[in-house]
Amino acid sequence: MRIDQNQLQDHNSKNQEQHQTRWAALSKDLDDKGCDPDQLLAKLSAFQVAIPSWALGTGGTRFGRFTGGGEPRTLEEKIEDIGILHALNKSSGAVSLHIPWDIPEDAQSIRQLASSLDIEFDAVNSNTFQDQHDTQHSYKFGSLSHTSEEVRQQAIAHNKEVIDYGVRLGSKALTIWLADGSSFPGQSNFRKAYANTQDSLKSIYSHLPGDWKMLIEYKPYEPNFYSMVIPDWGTSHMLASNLGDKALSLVDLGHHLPNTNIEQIVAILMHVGKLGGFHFNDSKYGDDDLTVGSLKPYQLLLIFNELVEGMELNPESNVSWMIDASHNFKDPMEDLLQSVEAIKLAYAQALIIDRLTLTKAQESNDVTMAQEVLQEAFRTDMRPLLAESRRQLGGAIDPLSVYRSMSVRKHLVKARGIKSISTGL
Ligand SMILES: [Mn+2]
Repeated sequence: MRIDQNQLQDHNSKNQEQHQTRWAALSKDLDDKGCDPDQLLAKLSAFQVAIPSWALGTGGTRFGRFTGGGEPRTLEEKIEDIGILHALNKSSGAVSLHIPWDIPEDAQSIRQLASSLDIEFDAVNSNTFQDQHDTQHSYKFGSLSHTSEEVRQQAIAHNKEVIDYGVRLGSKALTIWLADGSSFPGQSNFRKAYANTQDSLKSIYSHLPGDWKMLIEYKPYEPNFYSMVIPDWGTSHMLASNLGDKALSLVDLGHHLPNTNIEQIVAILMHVGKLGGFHFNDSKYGDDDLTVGSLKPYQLLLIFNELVEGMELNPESNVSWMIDASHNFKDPMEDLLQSVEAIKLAYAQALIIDRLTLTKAQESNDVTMAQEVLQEAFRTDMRPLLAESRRQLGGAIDPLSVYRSMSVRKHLVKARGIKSISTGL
C-alpha cells in the first residue's frame, strides 16, 4: 500500500485553516524571541530518524505476544510500511536493517524499492544474541567474548558478512550490540571477556570500508543478569578509542539504570567526538522500549539540549538517529508516528533555547534563570512548526489522523491477513 497523494492533500485542506491560525501565532512568538522560523523549518526538514526493520511488527515480552494483524511478512513489506510513515511525516526516510532477520537477497531490487519511497539505508545491525539454524557453534555463553576461539571466529565472520550486506545497500555503519555477559558470580572472567571482545572488534574493524562507522552499543543488564561485557558508556568508549576514529559509542536511552543522567553522558561523548549513534525509546524501569516521550518528555528535551549544543559546536558531527522500541499494545505504525513526533518536538524545543541567556546564567551561577531558560523552551508548543514543516514538504499536517482516516491498518490486514507475523520477533 502507498499513501494516495490526492487523499492526503484533501485531508490537509480540511486542517489548513486551523493550522494557519496556530502557525501564525507561533511564528510571531518565535520572531519576538529572535528565532528565525525559516531557519527552524530548514533544520527540521533535514532531520531524519531511521526506522528499524524490526519495529514494524508487534513486539512481545518473554511471556507473550499479541499481534494486531497486517504485519509485514518480508523485507519488501517492511520497507513499504516505512514508506507510508515517511509519506505522512517526511522524517522517516531511513531504514536500519537487522541481519539475519532481514537479509536483502536481491540488494539491487531492495535498493530500488527503497529509493522509490525516498528511503535510505542507515546502520546495519548484527545479531550474535541468538543461534541461527545454519550456525555451527552456539552463542549460549557469548559470542565476541566467548572462551572458545571457534565461537569468536564465527561471530566475527557474521559481523563481517553484515558489513558486506550493508555495502551492497549503501549503508555506512555497523551497529554492534553485544548480549555477552554472565548471570552468576564466578561464571566469567571479566578481564578475559573484555580482552577477547577487544580483539574480536579489532578484527571486525579491519573489515570496515573507509567511509564507514562502527557503533558500539552498551547495556547494564539483560539478557545477562550479573554482568555484561559492555555494560556502560565508559566501556564502550574505551573499546571505541582503542579501535580508532571509525569506532564510536551508541547511546540507547533504555540501556541505563534508573535515574542515570543520560544528558551528561551525551554531552561528554559529543565533547570528545565519540558519539556516533542514538537509539530513542522511553522507559520507567529499564529497557522498557516504550514510545519515545510517553513518560519523560522533559528528559528528552534536556538530552536534545546537549545534542543541539554539540552539533552547533561541531557541525561536522554525524550522529545516526534511530528509534529502538517495541510495541505490545499499540499499532506499531501509530506508535512510530508518535515517537518521531516526540523526537522532533524535543529537537525543535532545543533549537529555541536561549543559549546566550543560559550561558550567562551558568557563568554567573544564576541557577534560577538557567532553569527558567530551559523550561521556557520546554513549555513552548512547537507542534505548529512541525506541522508546517510537513505541509511544506508535501506530508500530512496531522499524520496520525490521516493514517486513521485512510484506514491504513485495515488495508494492510486485508492484504496480508490477520495472522501475518513480522520476521525476526
Ligand atoms: Mn538499541
